[in-house]
Amino acid sequence: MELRLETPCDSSPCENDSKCIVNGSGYICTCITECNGNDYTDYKCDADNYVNQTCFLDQDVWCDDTDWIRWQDKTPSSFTGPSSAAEGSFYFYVTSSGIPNSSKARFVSKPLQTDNYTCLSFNYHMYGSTMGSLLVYQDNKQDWMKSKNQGNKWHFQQISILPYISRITFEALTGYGSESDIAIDNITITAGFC
Ligand SMILES: [Ca+2]
Ligand SMILES: [Ca+2]
Repeated sequence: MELRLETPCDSSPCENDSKCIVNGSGYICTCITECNGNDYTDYKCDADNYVNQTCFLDQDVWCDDTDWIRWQDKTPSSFTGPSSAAEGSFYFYVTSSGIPNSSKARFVSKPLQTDNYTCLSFNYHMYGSTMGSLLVYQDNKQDWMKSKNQGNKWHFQQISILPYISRITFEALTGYGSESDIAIDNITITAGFC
């Protein structure tokens, strides 16, 4: 009799030639090379469906000072933050209200499995006179940073992710006053160079 351990990938849940990789008690689908369709379904993070655990980003609970907040409509502070989401109804934001200046909130990706360039796309909103910084890391290396007031609007950003990078981190660094709400929304990773 063959003894066989069952894994979440045994039911072949991944479509369009994407590869199933066991991740804890669940799985992630990854598109290694040029497959079609919704291969990167699990490399999507929108605050609208975060409760369904389809987000590839997790709150850092060890190495930072505060958390990203899932929110809709205006943020509670005046003269900072978006008034609505970039896509859908919900977005994530970090507030400086009630916490020390220069506090960090990190969103860390689940392990990525890529052997080629991929493209990270996201919307960010950084409105406020005491705005801090938003940084993106590829593994432990800082790759992108935006600081200061970027106006009361959503911006679109794309960053090419190097092959074999296993971890993407978004880090918000709050400013020196209450007008430094930093928001992100609609985060995806797709195949190919940006
Ligand atoms: Ca945190
Ligand atoms: Ca959204």
